Amino acid sequence: MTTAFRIAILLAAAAALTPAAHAQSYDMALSVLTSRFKSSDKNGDGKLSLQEAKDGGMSRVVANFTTIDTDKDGYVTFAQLKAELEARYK
Ligand SMILES: [Ca+2]
Repeated sequence: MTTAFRIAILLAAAAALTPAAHAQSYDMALSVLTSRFKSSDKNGDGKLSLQEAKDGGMSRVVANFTTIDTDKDGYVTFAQLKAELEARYK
């Protein structure tokens, strides 16, 4: 392995850890979450039942449903999902 190649790897690793890259991956995750939430919310009431999350293939939401559903009403809202996403990224 050449020195130049090693430096390139170190720079790439450092870039991946910068706040900008971090924010970008959060923004991407949020945009994916937004579109998946919309497509999974079949009855359009602005919240997901466990069944809607399952049908929508949102396996992370299904696995963590009761944790994300912080008010324990049996549904996860977009705000609850966003809060959970922020807790993971920030
Ligand atoms: Ca719904």
